[in-house]
Amino acid sequence: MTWLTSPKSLIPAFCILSAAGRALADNAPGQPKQADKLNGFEITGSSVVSGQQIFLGTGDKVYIVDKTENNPTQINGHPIWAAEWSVSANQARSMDAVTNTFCAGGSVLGNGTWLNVGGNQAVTYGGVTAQSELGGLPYDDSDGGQSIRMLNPCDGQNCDWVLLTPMTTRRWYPTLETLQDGSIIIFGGCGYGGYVNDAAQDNPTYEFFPSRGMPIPSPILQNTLPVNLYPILWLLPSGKLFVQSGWSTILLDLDLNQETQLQDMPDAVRVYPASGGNAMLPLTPDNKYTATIMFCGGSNISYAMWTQDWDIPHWPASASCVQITPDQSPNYVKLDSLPEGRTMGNLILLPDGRVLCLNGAGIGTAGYGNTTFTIGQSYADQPVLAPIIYDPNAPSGQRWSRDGLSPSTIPRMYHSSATLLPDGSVFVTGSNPNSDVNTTAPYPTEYRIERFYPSYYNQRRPEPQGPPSQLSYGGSYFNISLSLADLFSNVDNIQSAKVMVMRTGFSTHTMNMGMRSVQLNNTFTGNADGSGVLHVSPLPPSAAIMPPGPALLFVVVNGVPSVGIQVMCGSGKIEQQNMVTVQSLPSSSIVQQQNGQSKNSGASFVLLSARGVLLGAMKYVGAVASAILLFVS
Ligand SMILES: *[C@@H]1O[C@H](CO)[C@@H](O)[C@H](O)[C@H]1NC(C)=O
Ligand SMILES: *[C@@H]1O[C@H](CO)[C@@H](O)[C@H](O)[C@H]1NC(C)=O
Ligand SMILES: *[C@@H]1O[C@H](CO)[C@@H](O)[C@H](O)[C@H]1NC(C)=O
Ligand SMILES: *[C@@H]1O[C@H](CO)[C@@H](O)[C@H](O)[C@H]1NC(C)=O
Ligand SMILES: *[C@@H]1O[C@H](CO)[C@@H](O)[C@H](O)[C@H]1NC(C)=O
Ligand SMILES: *[C@@H]1O[C@H](CO)[C@@H](O)[C@H](O)[C@H]1NC(C)=O
Ligand SMILES: [Cu+2]
Repeated sequence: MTWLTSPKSLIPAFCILSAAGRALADNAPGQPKQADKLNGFEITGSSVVSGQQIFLGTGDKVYIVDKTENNPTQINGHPIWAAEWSVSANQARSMDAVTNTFCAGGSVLGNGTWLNVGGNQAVTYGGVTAQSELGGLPYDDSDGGQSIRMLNPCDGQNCDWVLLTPMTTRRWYPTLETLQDGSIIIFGGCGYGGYVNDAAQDNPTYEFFPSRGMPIPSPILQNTLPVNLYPILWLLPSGKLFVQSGWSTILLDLDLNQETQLQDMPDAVRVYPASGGNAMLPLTPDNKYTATIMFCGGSNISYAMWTQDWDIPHWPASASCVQITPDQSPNYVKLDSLPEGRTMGNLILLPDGRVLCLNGAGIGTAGYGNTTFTIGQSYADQPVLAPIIYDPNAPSGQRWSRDGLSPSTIPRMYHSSATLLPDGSVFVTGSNPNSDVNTTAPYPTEYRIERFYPSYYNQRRPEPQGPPSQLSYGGSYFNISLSLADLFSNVDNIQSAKVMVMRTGFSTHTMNMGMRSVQLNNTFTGNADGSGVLHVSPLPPSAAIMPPGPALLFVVVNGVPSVGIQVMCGSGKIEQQNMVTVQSLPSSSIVQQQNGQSKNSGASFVLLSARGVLLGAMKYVGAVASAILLFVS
């Protein structure tokens, strides 16, 4: 499997060409450069199919899945609706997804294979249902309602979607989440689509891949019609599944199929088509790996109102942001609001712990239709072009910042998407509130790819040496070496270094299914020559904190992330994962040269005490270093 190629051989591939295709031979590996568009967007190419669904599949490849429609590129005599994008080469390759992938869900299995699940009937021009569900021109798609499609991402040019045995039931708009054994839960959906769901075609059940038999009924889905499509799912560190649908929130115990009611969602509907952004904030040693899930934007629309004939595109979007820590409290907590209302604003976790919000619109909702009040066919208007960044560690009232950020020039409306890339930039594409390809509509079928370059992008990146390619659950610690330059010429910076393991997830409909960030525990040794070593614990011994499967490992120093390297969490197999006792970490220390004297000339050495004491002291003592330095010479 290509994911497990050694990190060293992969790093240079990210950096051969810049986003604009300029040669970057002058850059050392792991040192991406993009001087022009820092804190802003650069248009880097054409996606060939519109990016309704995207995910990062290898260090270099983004896989793009569209609905069946009249894309100009053809394969096997019909238009394509799937493609592979090479970030380093800025080049697309056509793929053949066979069945209609319209509004499917996706996630990655514990063995690194990706699934794309569900979809719609076969269609012809204008998105109109085709006469035959078995294909036929012009589009030659067949019914995707029960499809399970599988892809093994590849560094070469030779992988494509493969159809597996269909699911038991039809699912249009299902949500997927990877579980502790690397299997996937497939949740909800409907039979034949539409703006919202209805009782006649509802599928208020869940099932698994690999199959565990017939679908299991889900009360929360039954109780939240008509806005129960693409329910928001997160596997929690407790092993329970967080489910948010309509205005309701529950914890689901999968072993007992038992729901526990949590507080109703305040302020706004967050699920499709209100489409608020949502993300699980980083799980860290400081928060004891406790999950907090944040929600931003959406629309305040009652259950009764969705199915009435009303002027959807002019309904104001919500600016409300809330969070919940469901393993600890059933209640939502209000967060700083967005500066403006936003529907379809994606929340993307950055390796430095911040959350980027981009894409979406100020009024209306997701979806499209042929009605008198639409903008073209769009149910949303007033695109919000300006990104904004949330810092969960900033004081309340100051968490959102737009300082220095430039807006995009491209409206990203319904069916847009975004994902983090290994170099720390964010890949943004899609937008297509149209029933078929339409390049002249007010919000056209969008093929342009952009990348957003966060503030750290042009800084010298740490080039950590020694991270393993596989992370166990518990067990022995490992060392990561950082040079003096990696520590920005000050060994003390090792105190704030963090090791982040991130899954970028499957992006569609304002969700990044499976997106997750886990900080590994570490201590450190600062050396007399100014270099240092991080002593790093593997994953915490619970697969519910970071389920098995591929991820990126970043070392972040002073808020500047290294280029992420590919790692496999767990065994690389779909199976019960082995949990091992965590080996204790060596104490933290920094050996410093004094007054420029060399280590060998009898200089004083300074040792810092264990990290726990240090961090505890830092909270209370301003002049921490001098307060706890221990002079030994
Ligand atoms: C991962 O597991 C699935 C389900 O058993 C299987 O179909 C797929 O081939 C496996 N992938 C790899 C890379 O082994
Ligand atoms: C909606 O309108 C478009 C453009 O006029 C047309 O091609 C399409 O068939 C219509 N779709 C439906 C589902 O009626
Ligand atoms: C949401 O709308 C209802 C009326 O349908 C209103 O009573 C409520 O105050 C609104 N909530 C917010 C946060 O605007
Ligand atoms: C992190 O490691 C330190 C030092 O070994 C230890 O005291 C602490 O309990 C660990 N934290 C977690 C959350 O495991
Ligand atoms: C594209 O959208 C425009 C504006 O809604 C509409 O007039 C036109 O008919 C559409 N073109 C196609 C090919 O559907
Ligand atoms: C980690 O590095 C320290 C020195 O900083 C060394 O003593 C230890 O043996 C190393 N451990 C491993 C597992 O490599
Ligand atoms: Cu959709």
